[in-house]
Amino acid sequence: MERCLITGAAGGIGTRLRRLLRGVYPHLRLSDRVPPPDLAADEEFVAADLADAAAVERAVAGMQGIIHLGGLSTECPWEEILPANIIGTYNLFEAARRAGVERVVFASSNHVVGFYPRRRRISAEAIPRPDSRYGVSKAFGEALGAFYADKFGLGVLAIRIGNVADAPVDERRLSIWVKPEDLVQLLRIGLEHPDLHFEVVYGVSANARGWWDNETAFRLGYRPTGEAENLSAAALAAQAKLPPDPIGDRLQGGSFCSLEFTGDPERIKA
Ligand code: 15L
Repeated sequence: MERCLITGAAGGIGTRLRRLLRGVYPHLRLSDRVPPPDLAADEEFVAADLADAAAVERAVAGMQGIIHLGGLSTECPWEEILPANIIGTYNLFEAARRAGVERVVFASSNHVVGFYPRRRRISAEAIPRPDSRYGVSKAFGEALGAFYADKFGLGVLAIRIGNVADAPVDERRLSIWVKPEDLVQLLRIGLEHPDLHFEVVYGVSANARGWWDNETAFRLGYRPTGEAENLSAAALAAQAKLPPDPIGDRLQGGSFCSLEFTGDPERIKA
């Protein structure tokens, strides 16, 4: 794997990853709508709005692997999710197919399964229970990944990312925190594992309070080094200052679940 593209390279995760991936792949191309403010002279940048299929094709041309971080990364109105995360992700996979790309790593999200209760341990086989339009768009991206793998032979890894940060920032994040270096391990598995067709894994470190069974990732060689519990004091202190959230506090997606909620909490079953 020599020629890789990172979409969403100017975003929060993209900025971290492009530093951690520097030197790993000889030709790392960056793409986003606008260049990262700290773009270095030796970094290649191709501007592309994901909703613009021709621009996405230009960004993808000549690449062997893609880390697709682009699009909206939180809940937004449907009118914004549609072009960025639905049409944009379709454009990305379609451009990858046409350009003969070998691997796509899709940045999915824990919000695909946000409506599972926290006391339930789920695997990557869990059917989607999205907690937001954003989560629905990520479930769509996972489905596209499976489709492009089965129909066209693209190798695809979808990573249901928890929360990428230097440290967990509240109680929920003690379960879903992922150390940036652990996420890099997963991305590299997605791009380099010799035998990958389509898999879904959780982007989470080795957290004692974790609620996901990440067996698929371990089978592919993932060996996380982060452990949120070592950083729990600050996270629990921050949690103590937050108001209670009767809906979000018992569900994996947290506040994404309580936002706009008018459902019946009793019917969200374990
Ligand atoms: C995500 O998917 C978001 O991109 C990120 O901003 C966080 O909200 C994260 O999930 C989370 O659940 O903490």
